[in-house]
Amino acid sequence: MFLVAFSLSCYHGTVLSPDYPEGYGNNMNCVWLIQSDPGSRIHLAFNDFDLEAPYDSLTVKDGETNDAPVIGRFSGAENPSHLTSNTNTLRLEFQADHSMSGRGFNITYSSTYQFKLLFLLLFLIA
Ligand SMILES: [Ca+2]
Repeated sequence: MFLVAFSLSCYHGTVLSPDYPEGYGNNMNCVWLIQSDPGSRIHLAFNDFDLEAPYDSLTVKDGETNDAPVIGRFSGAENPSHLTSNTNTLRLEFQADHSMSGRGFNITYSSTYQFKLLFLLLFLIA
């Protein structure tokens, strides 16, 4: 019962590359910051992914700043597998070079409470 109440997604949304799916422009450098409540983590699901390999890429970092740890760097037309952050902030950096484009990407993000918080709560109830 309590498990259900505290494993609900509290935030979700979509990140699209510019002009998706018509193809993004050249010389792009975009950053998205996805932040959820403190103590929660963020889950990314890649619905569609097509970037010109190896010149255009999407880098996913676990944190807010430019020097946060990289947890994934993706290019090409293969859909990356799901990702989950270790912190409550994900930084997505998209870079495109001076020519050629793919469809771009369509990513769904969602956030759930950490298990650590869940266990603590169950302990308190017990
Ligand atoms: Ca390109």
